[in-house]
Amino acid sequence: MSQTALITGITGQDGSYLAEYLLSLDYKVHGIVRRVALEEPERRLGRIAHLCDRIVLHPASLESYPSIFSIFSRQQFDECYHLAAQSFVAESFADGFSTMQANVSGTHFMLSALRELQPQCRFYFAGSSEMFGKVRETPQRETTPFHPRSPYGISKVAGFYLTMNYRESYNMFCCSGMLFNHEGPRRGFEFVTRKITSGAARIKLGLASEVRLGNLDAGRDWGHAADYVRAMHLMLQQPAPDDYVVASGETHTVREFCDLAFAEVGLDYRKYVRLDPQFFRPAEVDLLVGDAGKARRVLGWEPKYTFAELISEMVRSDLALLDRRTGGGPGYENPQLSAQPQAVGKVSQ
Ligand code: NDP
Ligand code: GDR
Repeated sequence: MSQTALITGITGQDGSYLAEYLLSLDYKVHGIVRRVALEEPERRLGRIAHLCDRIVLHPASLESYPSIFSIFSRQQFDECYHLAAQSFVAESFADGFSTMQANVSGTHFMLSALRELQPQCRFYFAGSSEMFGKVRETPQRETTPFHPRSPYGISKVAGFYLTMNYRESYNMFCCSGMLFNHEGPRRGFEFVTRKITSGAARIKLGLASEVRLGNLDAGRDWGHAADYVRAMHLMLQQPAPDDYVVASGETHTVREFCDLAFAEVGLDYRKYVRLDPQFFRPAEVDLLVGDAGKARRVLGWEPKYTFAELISEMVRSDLALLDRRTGGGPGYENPQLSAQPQAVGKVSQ
């Protein structure tokens, strides 16, 4: 019998890849979106426009417990993937309070409503390598102590412990993924990878002359989102709930990312990348590299993309997108997006 899953943050990068993946496994897929997204579907549902006729969308907000409770009181789910969050680290320095509200209280609302109404539903929490922050050991694994360096990192540590506490206190099937950076053509434009690939594409097409960046020496462990959502699903298929690091095991600097991305369009990044103090952070996470040994061993998870393939796909996608849209502008790799507004699909009120 087919399973029913709920995805919070379904309009985001990971939510869209996960929805696609679960549909391919014959799941019935439901998603939580903000009400405003239903009012402006062509702008706010871009990443899932091609899926809208196959999923059910529920308007709700992470700020509102009643809106979340109401969904669980109307529809039964086998699995819940809690991906919605204020996910941009730099923004969490600008407004730490709303980041805490959405990421900590929002996660607590989800867990509390599930405990009340559907304690059998399996729960996934989107934890992050930002929890390791100022790292205490390298590579980072499940047992590495946390030392978050931003309000965002702190909010994810709180969410991680809330998830663990519901598992231990109420015997619920709750897992956290400790996922390292993962990217792809659907990545938001504010994150450094997409900023670089879209910048390189714009420069190549004569639409821009430079990209302004902050710390080029930061090291990250970058993978592809399509690979990482498979790990989320695998965690909820195990006999017992647990937490897993998901990472490529390689680290590269922002500078190396620039080098490969510009090389993809035949340019030398040193001629186009400018340092701009506004993009440096008050406290930086200098170097991350994960040990996904447990995920490989227990879940049988293996990534398919290499670092070079990830960058190449992102640059080529940005070039194609800009080719379709004179003057460029936000959009995602889905070719349908540049056409007419999409149908919203089934909406549960
Ligand atoms: P995105 O920023 O692309 O997506 C975030 C999603 O959360 C969007 O759907 C957004 O909706 C939704 N959201 C944000 N605030 C609220 C709110 N107040 N109420 C309802 N929905 C809200 O993030 P990713 O897809 O990249 O990441 C998914 C999750 O994984 C996040 O929790 C992130 O912190 C975590 N993570 C991501 C990693 C990565 O490298 N991508 C690595 C480790 C963890 P809307 O479209 O309306 O804004
Ligand atoms: P991160 O991703 O903070 O790791 O969080 P981001 O792409 O924003 O930054 C990565 C590194 O690049 C440096 N950097 C810049 N970053 C941005 N955004 N813009 C710039 O101009 C710039 N110049 C240099 C940053 O200082 C940083 O060191 C992502 C998010 O997806 C989180 O939600 C997730 O939890 C973690 O990855 C794992």
